[in-house]
Amino acid sequence: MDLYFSPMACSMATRIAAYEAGADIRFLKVDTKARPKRVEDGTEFLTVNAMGQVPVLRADDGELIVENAVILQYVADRFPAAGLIPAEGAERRKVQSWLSFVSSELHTGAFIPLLSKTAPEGAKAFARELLAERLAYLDAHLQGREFLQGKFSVADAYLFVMLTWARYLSIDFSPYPALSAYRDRLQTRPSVARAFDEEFTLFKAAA
Ligand SMILES: N[C@@H](CCC(=O)N[C@@H](CS)C(=O)NCC(=O)O)C(=O)O
Repeated sequence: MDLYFSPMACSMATRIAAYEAGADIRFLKVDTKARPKRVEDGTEFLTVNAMGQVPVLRADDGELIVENAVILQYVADRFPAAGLIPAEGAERRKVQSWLSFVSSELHTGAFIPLLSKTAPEGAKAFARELLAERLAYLDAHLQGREFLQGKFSVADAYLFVMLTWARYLSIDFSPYPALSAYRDRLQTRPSVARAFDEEFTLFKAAA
């Protein structure tokens, strides 16, 4: 498998899942700020994903898979022994709901405008309000729970990346003690710590 990624981007969730699973995976860094966008091997990235976004996962049979929520489920299903998503039924749907929540309510709905260099201040203010509501919702859910749903899943990997972005944006976590403790716990998980350290090093080098 090949993962097209950018350091500290949402693609880090798949790196975490791959480390959890012990997957044999190659990482291809994409410069999404370059014009045209380039993969480190020189490939023009738009030929890999016409949307120009990471992550993209190339499966061993050559299939190109896009969208975090789908890639994460693919990795989880490809390595069932890692237990990164329940195989079927209501428990699987709960993890799928969390993947969808993280993708739409946090990633696209709140963080894209907050991280954008071109979004107007009104859009950012609105996104900050939405984010506060959603972090409060997560905080309430995580009270008395170690993970989003039972055991560590690909949804936790994806949520962790959003929480690193919240830290980068200096979002005050004091109103969210359960979420804050969850973030600290995940940070010490070996797969997460390894992925974070590797990507943060690459991120700093590029800055
Ligand atoms: N809906 C997509 C969003 C992916 C996305 O937002 N990727 C960002 C990095 S976190 C990206 O590649 N941005 C570069 C760009 O849009 O030019 C998914 O879930 O995979």
